[in-house]
Amino acid sequence: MSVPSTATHTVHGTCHHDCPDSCGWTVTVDESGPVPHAVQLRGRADHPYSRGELCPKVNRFLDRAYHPDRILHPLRRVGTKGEGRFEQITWAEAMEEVGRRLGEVIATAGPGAILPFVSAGNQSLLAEGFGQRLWHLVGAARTTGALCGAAAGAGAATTNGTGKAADPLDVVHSNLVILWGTNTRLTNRHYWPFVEEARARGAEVVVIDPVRTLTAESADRFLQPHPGTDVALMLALIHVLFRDGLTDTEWIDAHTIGADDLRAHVATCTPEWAAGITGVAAADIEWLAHRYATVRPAMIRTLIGAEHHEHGAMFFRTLACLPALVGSWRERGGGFARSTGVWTFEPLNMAALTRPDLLDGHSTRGLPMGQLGRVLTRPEEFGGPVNALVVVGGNPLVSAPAAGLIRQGLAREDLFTVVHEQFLTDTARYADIILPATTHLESVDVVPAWGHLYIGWNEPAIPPLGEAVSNSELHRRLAAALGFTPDTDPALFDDDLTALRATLAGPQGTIDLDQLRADGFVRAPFPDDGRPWADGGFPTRSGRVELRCDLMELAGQPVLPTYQPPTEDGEAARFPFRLMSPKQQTRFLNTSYSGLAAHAGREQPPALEVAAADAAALGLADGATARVWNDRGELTLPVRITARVAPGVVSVPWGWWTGAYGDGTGLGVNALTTDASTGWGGGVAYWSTRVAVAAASMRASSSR
Ligand SMILES: Nc1nc2c(c(=O)[nH]1)N[C@H]1C(S)=C(S)[C@@H](COP(=O)(O)OP(=O)(O)OC[C@H]3O[C@@H](n4cnc5c(=O)[nH]c(N)nc54)[C@H](O)[C@@H]3O)O[C@H]1N2
Ligand SMILES: Nc1nc2c(c(=O)[nH]1)N[C@H]1C(S)=C(S)[C@@H](COP(=O)(O)OP(=O)(O)OC[C@H]3O[C@@H](n4cnc5c(=O)[nH]c(N)nc54)[C@H](O)[C@@H]3O)O[C@H]1N2
Ligand code: SF4
Ligand SMILES: [Mo]
Repeated sequence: MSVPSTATHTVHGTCHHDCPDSCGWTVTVDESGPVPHAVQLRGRADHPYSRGELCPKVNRFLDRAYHPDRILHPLRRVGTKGEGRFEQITWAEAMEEVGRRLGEVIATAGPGAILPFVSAGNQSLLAEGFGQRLWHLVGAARTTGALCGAAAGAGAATTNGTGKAADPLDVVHSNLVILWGTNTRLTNRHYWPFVEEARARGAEVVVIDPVRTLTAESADRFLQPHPGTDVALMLALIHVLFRDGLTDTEWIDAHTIGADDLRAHVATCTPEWAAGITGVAAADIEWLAHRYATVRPAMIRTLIGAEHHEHGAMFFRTLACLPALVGSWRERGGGFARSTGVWTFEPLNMAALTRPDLLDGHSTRGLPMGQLGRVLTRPEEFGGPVNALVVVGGNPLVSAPAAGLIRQGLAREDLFTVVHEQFLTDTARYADIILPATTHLESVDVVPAWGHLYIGWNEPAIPPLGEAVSNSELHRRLAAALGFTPDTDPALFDDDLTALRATLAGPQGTIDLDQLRADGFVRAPFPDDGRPWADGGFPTRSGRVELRCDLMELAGQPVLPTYQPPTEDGEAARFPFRLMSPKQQTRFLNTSYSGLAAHAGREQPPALEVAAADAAALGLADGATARVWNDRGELTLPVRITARVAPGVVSVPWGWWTGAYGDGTGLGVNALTTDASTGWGGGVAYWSTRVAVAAASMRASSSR
């Protein structure tokens, strides 16, 4: 696409994807035609974090926005659910039908039988928050927990009283960088230059991951624990820290509780003990403990991946103990860094956006986001049925676990499903009504980044294409369809800038909307010296780091960090392999882009990654076809023999639409994954899943 030299202007925005980078972008718009047309999208050169670069996904964002497959008009299903046949209708017809059907559900089963399912498609304030006003007033059910992030935050908060942590960019001050359960170079690519900056000054980079990822390949040292065993590794580190007098006694005495209990608790957690559980050599554990205590400042960087286990919250709870034990919060470039969302939310008034006051004191029905399939198919487990599902910014048939159950639920004739989407996703194919969604080129919003501290403005570059509407406009229209009016319930009809202005008036002072709009970003408040807890002050009950947390007893959890194997390991005889299903494609962002040939066609199609020793034992050659199955489902995939996974672990990439996964169940890898939750925090234990593997020809002999 060439950029015309005349009649263009540029507009600044911020990427909306569920990605820690929240890059700044600049769009060039050609005004010479009848409608403004975006002709170029590039990284915004003066963005302090992304510094002018985007990524292989969003570099082609204009092709996505203008793609001929975009849904640009309301659609009504004419085929069977899942078949994908729809007819175009008017917005008036769509709103009449949606209003009537939701009204019937409210009249017959109550508002708690409506489930709004808002996921990660657009992580902006209006896109995620404004619609809650309507659902609060209606009294609809709400999702609890999350597919992403909830368990990590809750785990860290158990120890520190908050999910807040260090400013990730302070890694440039670190001399030891431990990338623990995060695939930086793929998932957080604009962070890598900051890691390299530390490295150029002499910092050592350690990666801890059960998969030899792109990031692991770039590390100075790589430790490869068995999936879900890191807590044992951490307990052994703690053992060595105490045993060898490497702890910071002064800081521990002043700012923690439970150190003596923890010391006694880890007395038997020797490196040899942990080696037996994790597969990491005892010598490597000794090495890491000594490096961690003596190379200062040392930053642990983690994101989300490690939460996707049955004991995923425990991972973050235990990890948060490590910096406290060596006094690492004393130093800029120390402590640990994870999602920053909670910091950046502090300058914002989220209640002004989502208006929980509209509940008027009523409590609503909470339904676990990670158990959508069960919620839709086993009403008796959840206090009654869900009769209407409103999906906004999500593709749960591909992204939520136990997909077979979800498909069964979505296929229910008595379920009324509305999907607000840009594309005909696997989930949208099950909708009764599809409503067209704008892209971020077409809507105003504010993006509260979660990988750094810069809150970004998004100025729309072009008017909405076709009849697409933003998430906020969707909810204004739904409000009208349900009979609310601006006179009786003005909050439901606030315009975008009014709602944003109210949200920007946070407890730490007001962010001036016009200034933010002019500048494009503003840094959220953070201690100037980069040391949030150098002198303690943790927001726990005790005001200290809770190495022992007595509140955990109420949750039926151990009060001290404890290693527990996942329940599904009990099935190891039938299902010998642990199944990983991580993000793996540089051209995909979750399940977005995998429906576009320009992206999917340039990635390696999904395969079952198997270690050479396992492949040999199973009689599987590279490129052979294998079945992988458990009680939840089955896939048939080509085999890729790889050194990325250790024996006992197999891996299938996630993110592809269901059609890409061979001829198995017609579902993606989440056909196999468990919907068990994460101990606490309401996350999903995707990677506590076990499977059996056999050559495809073995189908008859070893059926499930
Ligand atoms: N290209 C691309 N970038 C993305 C995304 C994408 O789909 N594509 N998705 C975005 C989203 S939604 C998110 S949440 C972030 C996630 O960002 P990350 O958390 O960095 O990514 P994940 O791949 O989910 O998990 C990170 C790593 O954790 C490892 N892991 C899994 N289990 C364990 C364990 O038990 N112990 C240890 N030590 N490691 C473990 C996985 O093997 C993986 O390599 O990425 C974002 N960025
Ligand atoms: N096996 C396995 N499963 C996983 C993961 C994994 O690593 N492995 N990762 C998990 C994680 S970390 C996450 S975050 C979830 C993500 O799960 P989802 O949130 O379901 O994933 P996305 O693909 O981001 O879905 C976003 C959809 O929103 C649409 N969209 C984009 N912008 C807008 C908008 O402005 N409005 C509306 N209405 N729609 C919009 C896109 O077209 C896309 O179809 O998946 C989880 N599932
Ligand atoms: S998807 Fe992530 S890396 Fe790509 S432009 Fe958006 S924020 Fe940046
Ligand atoms: Mo995520």
